[in-house]
Amino acid sequence: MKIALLSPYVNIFAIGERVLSAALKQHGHDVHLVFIPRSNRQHYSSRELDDVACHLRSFDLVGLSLMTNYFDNSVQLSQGIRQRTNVPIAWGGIHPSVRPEESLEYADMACLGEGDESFPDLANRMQAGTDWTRTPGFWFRRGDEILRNPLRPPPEDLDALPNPDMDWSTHFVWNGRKLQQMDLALMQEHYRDTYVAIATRGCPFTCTYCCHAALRLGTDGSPKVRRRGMDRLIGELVDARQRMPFLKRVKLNDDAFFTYPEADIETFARRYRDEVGLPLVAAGANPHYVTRTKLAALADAGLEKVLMGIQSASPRTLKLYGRASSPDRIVEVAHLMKEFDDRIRMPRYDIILDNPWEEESDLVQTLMLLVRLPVPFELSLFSLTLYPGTKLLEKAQREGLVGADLRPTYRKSYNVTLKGLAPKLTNHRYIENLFVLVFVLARNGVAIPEDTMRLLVDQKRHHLRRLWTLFRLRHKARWLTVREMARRAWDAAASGDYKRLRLPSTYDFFLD
Ligand code: B12
Ligand code: SF4
Repeated sequence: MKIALLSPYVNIFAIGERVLSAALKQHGHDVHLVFIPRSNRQHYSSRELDDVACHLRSFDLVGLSLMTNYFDNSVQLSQGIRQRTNVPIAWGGIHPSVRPEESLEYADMACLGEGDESFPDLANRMQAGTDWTRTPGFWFRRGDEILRNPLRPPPEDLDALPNPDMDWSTHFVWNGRKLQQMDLALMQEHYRDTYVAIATRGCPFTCTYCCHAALRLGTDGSPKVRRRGMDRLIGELVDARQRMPFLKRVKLNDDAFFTYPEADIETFARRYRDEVGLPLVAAGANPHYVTRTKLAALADAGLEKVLMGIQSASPRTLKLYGRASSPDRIVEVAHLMKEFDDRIRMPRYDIILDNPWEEESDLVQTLMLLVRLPVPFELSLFSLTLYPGTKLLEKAQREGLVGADLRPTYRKSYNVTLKGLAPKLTNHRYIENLFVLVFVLARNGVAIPEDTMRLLVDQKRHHLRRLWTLFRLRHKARWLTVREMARRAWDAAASGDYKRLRLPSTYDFFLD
């Protein structure tokens, strides 16, 4: 079978599609991976759709992977391909897994859950000419009818699965003018300098704004983490490093990396230092699982950045989010990281704003926590996005905060800094600006004392003193921002990489 896998995302990490491609190749199928890197706010031109469709015309099946924020892109791509070819289209990924019926309005088939076994099974049945519409893990559209097959449990043993397909002799990328065969230079341009990998699947928690619970498809629904063995994980990273000499770091992007026992992390760290040796970023550190032993081992191996979810410090909001983390534990872990600040520079903490159920007092509690954390640090300020398959979306629907049409939610920016794309559900502009103020100052190593923050959040008393303090802090933050811009411009000009001139959008928000 000739199978093309389309990736619409702005980056070309495409971990899901790369593992599927490798699995299909193992079964003897002829697979092309086609990247059309695009922001989810840009549309495809007819010339682009003509070129992509022309490439796909000789294929037997096209697969497309999508998260919810790429719904519009996926609809446009699928409709464009359908108008120009007769190739059946399969959707897979998070969105079709949680919204299969809606997906089948645009695709001929939808894969629910992990496709490592389902997709090769479908392709093998199609090739053998047997009834492929009975493939477990897939739903199919037949006229007005939907064929709902049973779900398939996700693979237990991740080490039995192939590594992501990094053999770019069968990969293609839209280069702005035409689809081009991937080569090392194009990999460098599009993949850029950070190799993104995941060591685990699943998550031990059940946050109500996350679709993980809905993703426990084909299981008893209980939280469970599946972990890769160190041989396979290190093997993948060594291979990536050899293939892509331009890599400058590795990012472990999974939510549960820190759930490995200390002994495993120590083994990983030792082998990573000896066999891979690139700076390391660990995303998704949960304060429950971070220990000094793990940090020490990873710092020795090159850990330079940790991304940790805080989301809120308000007990009311944490209960709403189903998160058990305590603010004191977060402060403790932040101080643990500070012990290694000669190597782990600038941790980044995730915070969720724009929550319609939060009151100003909840946000104030989070601000008061942030000023207890050692500087420097960065913040990722997210706008609460009610993705399908989450408990919070159900609650918002019950309470009439979200209508039956979910499309505006799909299009909503998950970043607080982009305004005007969806109606804001909250109006805490002053307090939100304080988060940006904390971010700009903390990133530059400037701590706001707790007393000062207490004054800033107290809107009733000390009116003049508060205004004066705010004026001075904003002034300082502006000056630091201008300095940062100048430094970036200098670095970009020196390295000839003008893309780096772009400012993080948080700064735009602060400066406007
Ligand atoms: C790695 C990761 C990223 C990486 C890389 C993403 C990528 N394109 O590869 C980065 C950092 C870029 C990223 C960014 C974002 N992510 Co992200 N990410 C993840 C994470 C942690 C792991 C994804 C992964 O690689 N899983 C392992 C692979 C093997 O699984 P998979 O991709 O799901 O693919 C399997 C199946 O879905 C299926 N499948 C997938 N595609 C296809 C296609 C076909 C044809 C078929 C048949 C089957 C199929 O088979 C695959 C193999 O089993 C998940 C959490 C999770 N548990 O999935 C969140 C997750 C996917 N991200 C999420 C979000 C919201 C985002 C962001 C939008 C926001 C944010 N704050 O992070 C951004 C924006 C991305 C963008 N480009 O616009 C949400 C998606 C929610 C939703 N409803 O869409 C998730 C589920 C996190 C969460 N807990 O809510 N992410
Ligand atoms: S938000 Fe993170 S910690 Fe919470 S359930 Fe989702 S993946 Fe797990």
